[in-house]
Amino acid sequence: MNTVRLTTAQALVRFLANQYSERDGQEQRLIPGVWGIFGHGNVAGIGQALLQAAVTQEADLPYYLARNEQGMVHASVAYAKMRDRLATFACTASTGPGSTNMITGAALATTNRLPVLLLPSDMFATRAADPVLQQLEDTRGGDVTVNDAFRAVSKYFDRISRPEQLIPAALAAMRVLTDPVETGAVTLALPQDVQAEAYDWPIDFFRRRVWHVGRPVPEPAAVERAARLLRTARKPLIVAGGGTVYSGAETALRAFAEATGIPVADTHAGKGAVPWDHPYAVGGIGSTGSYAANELAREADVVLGIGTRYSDFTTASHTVFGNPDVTFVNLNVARLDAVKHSAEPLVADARLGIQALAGALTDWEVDQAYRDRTRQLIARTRQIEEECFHRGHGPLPAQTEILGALNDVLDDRAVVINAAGSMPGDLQQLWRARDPKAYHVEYAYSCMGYEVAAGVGAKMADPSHEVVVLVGDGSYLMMAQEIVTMVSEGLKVIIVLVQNHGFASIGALSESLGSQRFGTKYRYRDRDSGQLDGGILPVDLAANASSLGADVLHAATVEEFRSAMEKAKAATRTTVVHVEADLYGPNPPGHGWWDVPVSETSALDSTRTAYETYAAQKQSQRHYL
Ligand SMILES: Cc1ncc(C[n+]2csc(CCOP(=O)(O)OP(=O)(O)O)c2C)c(N)n1
Ligand SMILES: [Mg+2]
Repeated sequence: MNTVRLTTAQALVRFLANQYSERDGQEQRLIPGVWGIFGHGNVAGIGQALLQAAVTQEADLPYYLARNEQGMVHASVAYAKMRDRLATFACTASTGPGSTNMITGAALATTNRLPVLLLPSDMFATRAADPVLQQLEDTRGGDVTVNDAFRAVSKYFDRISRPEQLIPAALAAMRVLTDPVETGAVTLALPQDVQAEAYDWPIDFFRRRVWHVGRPVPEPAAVERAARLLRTARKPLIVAGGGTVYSGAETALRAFAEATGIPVADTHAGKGAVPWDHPYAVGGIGSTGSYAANELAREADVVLGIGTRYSDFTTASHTVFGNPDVTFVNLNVARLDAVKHSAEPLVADARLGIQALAGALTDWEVDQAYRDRTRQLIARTRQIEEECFHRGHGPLPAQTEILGALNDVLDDRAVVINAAGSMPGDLQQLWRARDPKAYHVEYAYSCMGYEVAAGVGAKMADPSHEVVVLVGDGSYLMMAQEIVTMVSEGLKVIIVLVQNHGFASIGALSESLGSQRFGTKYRYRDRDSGQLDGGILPVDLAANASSLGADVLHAATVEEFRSAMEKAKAATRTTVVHVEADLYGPNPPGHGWWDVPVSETSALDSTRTAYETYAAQKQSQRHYL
């Protein structure tokens, strides 16, 4: 057998450089590079291997330096989202805190069903000098390390305690990363001594491998059952989720909606699958859904869910589908999602599934009255949007006005990124996405701190898009440091930083739940009240962004914001547009509910009143059986 003597880390680098994904005849590098922050554990293992690869060019695996390990996972995940899960990065971290910093990113990846390869460094396999720096000694057993925490958030986990274990583990890792059903965070924990240990590797381990990403074909009998149910519908509704976009099913979905007249609502991950101004696009559905989508959902007799996991925001915590006789057809590549809500499951790739349904329903469409109803609801929704965009609110603008201006100034291919705060809700109602990549809102894990780091990955995935990170002051304060990475990599990203001195989102939620916005404002602690309700803090986030190397523009009004955005578009460097918005909204009108429990007993009037409202609203929650 032909072998080559390499360390485990050198072997892993060479292996990763030879992995490709393929779908629809298009091949691309599955792992085009490695993010890393070095410390003991990886500096001389993976670090040496990456250096050797760069110097000798034995393996093409570029290295990128992040500023926080969580940030590099977010960047990789954003890259994968832009690439429809066909490519992602590996992330190497040092032992202990460097590695556990990646756990939040791992959970985000797995929740969103987006691939990322994590390479936390682990304790010595030999345990010769235990406990080493950054080692948590576990009294339960010598083989437990902090990296076991990754098991809970990874779709595949292995610890490489001997070099040759890498062979089956690396192959399994690629299998999971490229499987649309299984994909998520994949973790290979690498003890620091094993990374540096040499082994005679069979050279076939390093051959070029192409991982074919399948399009599972729908079962004919399942198509027939689904079509039979859809034919009974008088008021059907499509809910398009992320699977629609990842499968590249936009054209098929549009054609299907036009042929059948079924209106299409979207989830955060599915927005952009149909352009916002398509005659059958009714906008976001659920807790923060649009008027049109939620009205149609209330009446719908058959719901066709496509590539959706039906999170509580999509179902408005099981209240948005109000028809007592509603039934579901779920087209999903994952059986987990296909059977949700006692649906008629159609387990298949979204694009192939839609095409099969279209073929089975060529002679069927909704009646004219329903098409008219959809049109009327869309017209009313447009009026609501325009009211939000042109409130003339003052002295500080309402966030919805800023989003209105942003809709106007950005071109169709611009990608807006967001994850947490009040913006996801506003965007779901108000964002006018035309391109399937235009709406990059991570609303499965809704992780504060995703935004800036994701901007790095999204821009790397496709520099031809203008990438616009929308970030609240809270999210910015959690993780802005990847601005430095943007600057060092020469990535031009626009960051719209909305300063409202606190949590508009959780503040409004708290108030509606009777908790009086407690702990949701960034304020001085007041001497008299003892609470955080003193004056506004002398915090200058624009100066902070500037100190990290970004260019900064200030906007105090919506008009100034428009012109700052024009300048930012023309810029070639990372540019932060700092704009202040009113912490108190006004938000877009709510058309849906979200189940957040209120204290059943309380000494506070506000909580008691909120509990009464909560108990009443809870009545409309149901199982779909
Ligand atoms: C990591 C993390 N911690 C806490 C939360 C809960 N949370 C959701 S939104 C929010 C406040 C966001 O503040 P900001 O970014 O300023 O946005 P705003 O609500 O003001 O629009 C918090 C604390 C979260 N989503 N993620
Ligand atoms: Mg805020």
